[in-house]
Amino acid sequence: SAVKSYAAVDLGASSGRVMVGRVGPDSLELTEAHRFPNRPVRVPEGLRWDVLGLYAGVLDGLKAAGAVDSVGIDSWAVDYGLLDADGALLGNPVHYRDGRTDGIAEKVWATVPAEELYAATGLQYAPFNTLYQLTAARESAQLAQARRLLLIPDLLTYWLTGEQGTELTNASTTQLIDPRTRDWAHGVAERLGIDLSLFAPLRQPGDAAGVLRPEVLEETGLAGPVPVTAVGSHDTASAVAAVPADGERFAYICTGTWSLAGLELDAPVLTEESRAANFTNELGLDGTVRYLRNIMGLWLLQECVRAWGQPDLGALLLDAAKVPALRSVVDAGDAAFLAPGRMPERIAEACRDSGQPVPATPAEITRCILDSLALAHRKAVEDAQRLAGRSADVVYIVGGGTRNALLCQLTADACGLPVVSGPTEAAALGNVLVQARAHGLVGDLAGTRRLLTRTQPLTRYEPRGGTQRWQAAQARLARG
Ligand code: ADP
Ligand code: LRH
Repeated sequence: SAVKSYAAVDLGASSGRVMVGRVGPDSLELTEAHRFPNRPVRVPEGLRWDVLGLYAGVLDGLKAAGAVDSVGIDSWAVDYGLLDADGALLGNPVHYRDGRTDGIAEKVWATVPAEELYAATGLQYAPFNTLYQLTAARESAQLAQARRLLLIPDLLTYWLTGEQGTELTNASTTQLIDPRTRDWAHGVAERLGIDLSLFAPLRQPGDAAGVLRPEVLEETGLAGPVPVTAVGSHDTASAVAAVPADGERFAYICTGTWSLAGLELDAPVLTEESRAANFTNELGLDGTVRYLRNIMGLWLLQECVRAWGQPDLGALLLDAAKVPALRSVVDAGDAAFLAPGRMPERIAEACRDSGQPVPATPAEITRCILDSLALAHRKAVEDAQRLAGRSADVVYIVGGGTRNALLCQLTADACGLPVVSGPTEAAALGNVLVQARAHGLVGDLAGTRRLLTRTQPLTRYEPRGGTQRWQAAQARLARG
């Protein structure tokens, strides 16, 4: 028939899901087949991903999805599994919030200065970039034994199909890719003693990535052949591909565990100012660059909610809406909030240290987090426009944060721009659309975006004025 179905496996840092997208010439429908928690595990050697649990969730999801025309996988960035000479996984993949990269950047910069690293890779400094993780692991027994490194979506693709590759959008988060050539940064790798032959050959979004192995068909009850298609396997690349923009003058914020805020460009910005502002140039679909800043995101709230024993989120947000705005703000871009644990206390301490009123109740702390996120969104949207010399008339919010109406409204207020929010499952939609495109069903990025604006429910938030209050809050943070 003219309508095809695609399974999108989308693994976020807080949950994994298998969604089914049904795509026709003028229709796009997404349903959830299966959702499962993604819970990091702390073992004596550090914080690890339960990758076998995730793979089991993927298999359950494919079974629940039923017959599909293809499967695509995306996940969070930077992390990887190592395989030995037999192709067997060596240990549990290390979580990007693990402390092993503390102090590693300084060692890397002693060999390749931060300025040169940015000029060559365009990647922001984040302690967890794969380049720093590999440097931290340099003396480990595991790395010595490793013959292959597969990024998380590539590892799951390998388990499903038996075929190995390194998908480009996610490879761009390793800090080992040159965003101008969209190929490996050989010089950087060589100087740092990173063996690029550990990586499987690059794959482009849309490339075929094999078919489900017979054992997978048996376990999921699916009838073969079921092709697996490489998508924008970095979840943020897939999410940006599903931003329902209808022009070019837009900014986007992908909200979930992280907030990733910036612009879509056709060339990287590799200036020294851009580096100083910690903007990243990750690779997107169709030769685009995702020029954005990482903001701690709803992680701050997730960690508080965990500390408070999982109270009802809806009720908490209603209470937070009644707390006076902008009493205290923290720097939501600060890597000091990266590690898990003691989040309510850490936020209170940051307010105290910067001489602001100390939020005490869950509602006050939640309000402080949402005001701080909106403020960081404002700063990122502004900085991106200035640094890239481009302007935006509207801000699109996609991802789990679209369910938080207060955050969307505060972001509109802070940016002084209209916010259009939706879709919530943007990464899964972007994943589905790349598969549909590989099968000739939909057109280019502009065409898929038109399909999204026609088919997806979107909500518009108008700015309510008072941007000078946000300016003042920003100034308070800068002084603190
Ligand atoms: P990730 O893909 O990084 O795991 P998601 O995009 O799934 O994250 O977003 C998860 C976040 O969405 C949660 O941390 C939570 O703050 C927010 N969220 C989820 N459901 C709701 C809800 N019903 N109301 C408000 N916020 C919600
Ligand atoms: C969001 C995300 C983000 C990365 C982070 C590690 O899920 O992929 O783009 O910076 O995880």
